[in-house]
Amino acid sequence: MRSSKTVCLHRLGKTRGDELGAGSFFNNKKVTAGRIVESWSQQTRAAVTGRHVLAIQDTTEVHFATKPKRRRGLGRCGHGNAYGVLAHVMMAVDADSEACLGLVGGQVWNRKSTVTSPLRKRALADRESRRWTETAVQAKEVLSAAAMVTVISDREGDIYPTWGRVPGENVHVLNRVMSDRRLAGETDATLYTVADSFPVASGALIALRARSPAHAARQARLELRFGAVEIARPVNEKDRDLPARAKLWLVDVREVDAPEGVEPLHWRLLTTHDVSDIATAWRIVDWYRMRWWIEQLFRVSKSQGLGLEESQLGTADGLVKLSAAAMKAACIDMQLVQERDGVHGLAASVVFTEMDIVTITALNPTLEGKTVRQQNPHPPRSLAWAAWVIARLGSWHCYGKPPGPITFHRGIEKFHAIHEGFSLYANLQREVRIP
Ligand SMILES: [Mn+2]
Repeated sequence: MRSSKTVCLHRLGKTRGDELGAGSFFNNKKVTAGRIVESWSQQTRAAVTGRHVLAIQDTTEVHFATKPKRRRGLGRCGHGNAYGVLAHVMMAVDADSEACLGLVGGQVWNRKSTVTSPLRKRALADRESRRWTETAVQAKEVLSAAAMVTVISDREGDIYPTWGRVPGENVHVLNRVMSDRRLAGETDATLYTVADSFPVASGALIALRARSPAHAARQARLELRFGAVEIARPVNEKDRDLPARAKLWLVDVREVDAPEGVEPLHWRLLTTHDVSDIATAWRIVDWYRMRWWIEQLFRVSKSQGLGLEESQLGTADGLVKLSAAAMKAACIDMQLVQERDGVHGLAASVVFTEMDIVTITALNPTLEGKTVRQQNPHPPRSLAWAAWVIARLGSWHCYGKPPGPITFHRGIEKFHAIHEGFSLYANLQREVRIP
């Protein structure tokens, strides 16, 4: 799928036979979503070595077209008016350079329960919210070579178990606050009232990236407040093994003088990082801002890239696996575009396997031309060097505009066809010994 950009099976397969082949791959009982998700982090483990990694997690709903008589076995999404699967994804981004280092883990599932009694719904919500803590705890192993990890989630991820279970040696948490909280000790103050009482420490003008047609890019004038807080375990928290209180830092950043008709930005960020000065507080805001990358990943997997939601695959089980594969493909797309000039100095192994790199090495001289501009300018085995080869395969001519996602897509498609043939030939040479 990585090689053919679109996940629509009609287009994925060049012939009817291929189409059935791709369908039977995702419908094969031996191919499980769990195994696909496990394979997400294959290259990430090594890529994070020695870095401060932002482990950014979020959930997206992947909607598929259904009819009353053909729900494809899909559960309800959204406000119950859509059908599809849910994908929870954690991705690794370098905190200092903002380089995308790959996927870390997550879950992709189909909501089977259609029972709507409030009690069941609540149980389901509880079950589903565990993904935030579970994904973060599992990430520790994949990210064990990182110098430091900061797990980042939006409001949805601000559940008390996260504060109790996730932080550890070199593992921090940074979450946007979901709702007001009780503070520990004898106090009437809450998280919100205490934030309001902090003095304004700093102000700034920052550029906000466009999030959607409704949220265009704009300059925002911000006020920053921060201070230490101690939150209390919620009275209704079922897990009484969780610590009764958690010492955290609260960074409050709010937009003042927002343009008419625009909802002013207001982030209340809770973190285990020590925030003892203004520079650190701004850094926290900046790290939270890098959550943009996971939103971009979801956009690339869907309408702005792979077109995942147009898939015609007939079963929910197949669509769950397809969605799991699409997340990885979208991530690779983003990584190639981001590193085409080698700004981050990443190694090719951040995306490609050793076998892939053997093929890329063999291809490189065949794609170089006579002039200086037609030579691969990047150090061998760097990701930029690999991206140069992929772009050339995608018919990029070394002049003019730098290669974009479409070119990389075409290149990757061609690369995999060549790689497959090359591997077959290598295997044949190894296996067929003529006496
Ligand atoms: Mn979210």
